[in-house]
Amino acid sequence: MADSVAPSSRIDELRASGNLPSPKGVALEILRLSHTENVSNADIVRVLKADPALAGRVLRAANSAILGLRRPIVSLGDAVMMLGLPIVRQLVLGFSLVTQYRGGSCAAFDYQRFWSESLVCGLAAQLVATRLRVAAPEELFACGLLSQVGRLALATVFPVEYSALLSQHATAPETDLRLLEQQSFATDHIEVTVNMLQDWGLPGIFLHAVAAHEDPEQAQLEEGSRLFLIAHAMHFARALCEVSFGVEADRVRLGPRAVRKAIRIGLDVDTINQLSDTLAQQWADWAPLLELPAVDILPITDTKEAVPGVAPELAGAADYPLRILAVDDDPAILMVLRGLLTAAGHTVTTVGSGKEALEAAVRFHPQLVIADLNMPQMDGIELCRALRSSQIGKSMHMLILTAFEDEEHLVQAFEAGVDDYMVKPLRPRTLSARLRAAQRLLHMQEEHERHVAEMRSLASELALNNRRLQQAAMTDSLTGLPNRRCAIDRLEQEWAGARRRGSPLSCIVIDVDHFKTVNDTYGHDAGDALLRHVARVLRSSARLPDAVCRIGGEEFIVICPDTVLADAHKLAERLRAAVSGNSLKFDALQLSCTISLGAASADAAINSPTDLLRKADQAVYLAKKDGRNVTRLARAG
Ligand code: GH3
Ligand code: MG
Ligand code: MG
Repeated sequence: MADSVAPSSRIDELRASGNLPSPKGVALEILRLSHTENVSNADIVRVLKADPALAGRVLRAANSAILGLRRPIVSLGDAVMMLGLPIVRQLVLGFSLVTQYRGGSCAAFDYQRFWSESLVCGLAAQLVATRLRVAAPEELFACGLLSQVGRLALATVFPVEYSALLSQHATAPETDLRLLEQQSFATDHIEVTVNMLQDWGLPGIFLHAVAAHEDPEQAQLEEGSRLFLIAHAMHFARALCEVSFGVEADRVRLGPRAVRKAIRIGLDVDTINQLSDTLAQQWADWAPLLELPAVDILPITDTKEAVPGVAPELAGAADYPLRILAVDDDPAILMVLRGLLTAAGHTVTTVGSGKEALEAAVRFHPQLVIADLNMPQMDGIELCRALRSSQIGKSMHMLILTAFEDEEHLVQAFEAGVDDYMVKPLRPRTLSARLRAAQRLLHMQEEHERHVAEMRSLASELALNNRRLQQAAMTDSLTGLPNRRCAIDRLEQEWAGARRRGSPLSCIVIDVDHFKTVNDTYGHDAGDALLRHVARVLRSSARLPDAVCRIGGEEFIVICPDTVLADAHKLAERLRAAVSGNSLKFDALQLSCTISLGAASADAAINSPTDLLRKADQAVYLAKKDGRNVTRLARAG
């Protein structure tokens, strides 16, 4: 296979140039030794000891993957025995190249950065191998370390041309580097890498994995096969590498992407987090060992707290950030959703079941619910029905995630009230498009609701103002009692009611005695205060159903429903006694007054409310005539 990835003549030309990176010294000797027959571990150890730095690195590699499972390996002999000759050879090769090619004449090629990234790839691939058990961890370490060695080769063989090409690529990073390389050199860094690894005797499966690792989906490897897992593990290692060295804005975008890649090879979220933490620690150990700059690399977990609005995949989402509830029984999907949505500036709550979703809906009041269709106990459709039957759930936008594409499921989902659906696997661009549609709708809905609420508030303000105006029109401003207009209305209502029920109705007209004298003696303010005082005394002395109103300057009326004349008389006397018996303290003065009262009852001779009022008025006149401070009853007939 490796022969087919590059025209051998082209690679032969590169080989013939004699400039391809190759190990020297002790490493070269070990490579040579490993091809001779009957070579013993002791021979290898003896040669290795001649380069203590290299020996130390091999020892460290032998210890790095055991992760505390065994006692540490302290002797080089044990390390070589444990690792086996092929792996020792690969490690020696990698380490030798790192030290020999720290710098070079290709100006745009960052040699340090190249090796830092290669080391992270090696460490990450090794960590994944430990989890998946698809290869010896140290073997994947070496493989990861060398997986891009073709770039170093191109930089070494064509320093000037490759530098120009890299500068060109830097201005348009989205263009395919391999395509540019093919145009300039009739080969590319992956072809060169695979051929070099083949020359160095790496097993075929690693050559295939390296050939596919930049775009393993496109290679269409057999799902779940060892090759599939190794290629995807290396792909994930590269994604982790991008996150590790990315600037913050990139990390936010790349973090979720790396997580998706890990999920593809069956790693769960906890494992991914642990792995990424371990990677950061191992890098800190390894970087000084290979004399690489000790920059800190950050674990993937740090990208979860995303900066709003910086993920190009969901760009524009932050214009109208949503409260989103994501429901899925698969924590990996939730992690991806959380990563993508948070990065786009939305506020996200995630739960693992339909039941929790209902509780969260009440608490969190999401605008958008993204729910998995297929969940145990309460599935997405049942969740949707439950939400739609509640008041708060009616206006939520429901997006169903489904692995099914068949019509039956979709019809069922829409009948239950979902607004939209998306078929798994989750594709960020599709999710972004769906979100934009949801945002548009929710935005319009919110605008509409705000408009309706504004209208409602305007209408209620108007109604309140009208009520206030009405009240003001019916109220006497000096005393707060109902005014003359209100008194006439009320008298008419009571008149009609009494007629309907056949019940009695009386009214008492009251006029303050010699009130002019009060004004003349103490001033108008004192007169006002005394009028307010009389109003209070009348209101508090009358019964609850009686309406006490001010109908003129110093004139009042008390309308008494269900009251015969004899009882109106008693009430009038009580009112008279209360007014004359209650004086008012006004400044230094003690003001008092008396009232004259005339009471009348509706009887056969009285035909209208006006008649009734006139009769009561006439009775007041009698009271005045009889010396004031008395009650007189209207004569019957
Ligand atoms: P009588 O016993 O015959 O009823 O004598 P009177 O002085 O009460 O009767 P008259 O109708 O001559 O005078 C009523 C006075 O009430 C005249 C007016 O100045 C006074 N008055 C009417 N409205 C108000 C008011 O709102 N405030 C004050 N301070 N005085 C008022
Ligand atoms: Mg009067
Ligand atoms: Mg008067």
